[in-house]
Amino acid sequence: MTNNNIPNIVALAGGVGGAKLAYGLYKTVPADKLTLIINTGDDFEHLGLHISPDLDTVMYTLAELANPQTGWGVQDESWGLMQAMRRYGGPDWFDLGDQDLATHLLRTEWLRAGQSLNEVTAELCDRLSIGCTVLPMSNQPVRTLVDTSEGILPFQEYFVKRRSEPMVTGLTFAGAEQAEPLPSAVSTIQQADLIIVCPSNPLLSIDPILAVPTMRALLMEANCPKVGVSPIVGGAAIKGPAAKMMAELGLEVSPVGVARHLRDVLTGWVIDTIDADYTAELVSMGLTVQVTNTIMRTNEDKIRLTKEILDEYPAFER
Ligand code: FO1
Repeated sequence: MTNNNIPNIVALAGGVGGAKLAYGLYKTVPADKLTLIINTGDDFEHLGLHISPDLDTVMYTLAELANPQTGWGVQDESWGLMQAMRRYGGPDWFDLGDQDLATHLLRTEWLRAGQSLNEVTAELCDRLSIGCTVLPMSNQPVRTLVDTSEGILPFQEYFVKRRSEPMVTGLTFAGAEQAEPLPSAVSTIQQADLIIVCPSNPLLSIDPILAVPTMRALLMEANCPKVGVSPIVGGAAIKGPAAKMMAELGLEVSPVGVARHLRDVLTGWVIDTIDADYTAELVSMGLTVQVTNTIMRTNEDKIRLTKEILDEYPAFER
């Protein structure tokens, strides 16, 4: 088979859960056939630095640099910056490791010099020898704001400072209406043979991507299989506040609830064996359903799940 017959795969991803399947894809698919489109709604300015947590989580994961305990940040990290920050009584609610800091410093410097977020991301990926294409969902700023029982909180203040404790009443993706996808994302989606929605938080990681108007339209129009992996397994989120937030927003906390939420950009849905009883309901929604072990603890798990998904969508002549 020539490389031209290998499908072009586009995957949408956000934080730690998304990065796991992104890793599986990266290790399974030829790098020039894989484009990852990453949520930037979590980005923020902190201590004068531009921080892009989801881009960094994916980048570190692909480069085998990620902290295995947290899933975000760099492994074997040192925390001299945070110690010095505490000595000054400076803001210490957001943990910036010393190695991680280099990423934020370079990104901020290059953005200030006039490069786009996409150019900066490509440069960082290149220097970490990441072969596939990693694209921010937009070069324009989109910021997730969380409406809560304590008022409107910028995303990282809700998620990290307030540990996702306040009750969520709504979400806003400020700037999304004016944001546009990268031209390369547009053409790659139009030529995609398979689109994968990684098991990221649907409300915090996938919705901001879909809030970019052209992006949602492109994904809806894409005439290829569009398969997502449920981030809700056995009534709970694998990691993070997805289940709590879904319940607070009145969504059913199940693979069906997530599939319903993302229905217009899906043709297929992968659920865990423990949730097999939802199959009939998902099929009645018009979805192709795959039931398998979706828990990804090890790198082998990530690759196994990826291969199982790709086996259902075999390479086909374009
Ligand atoms: N998450 C935390 O829970 N606490 C932190 O102090 C923290 C710091 C941090 C620094 C850099 C980075 O890239 C990510 C970091 N995260 C931290 C994770 C981040 O808040 C979330 O993973 C995402 O924004 C949600 O996907």
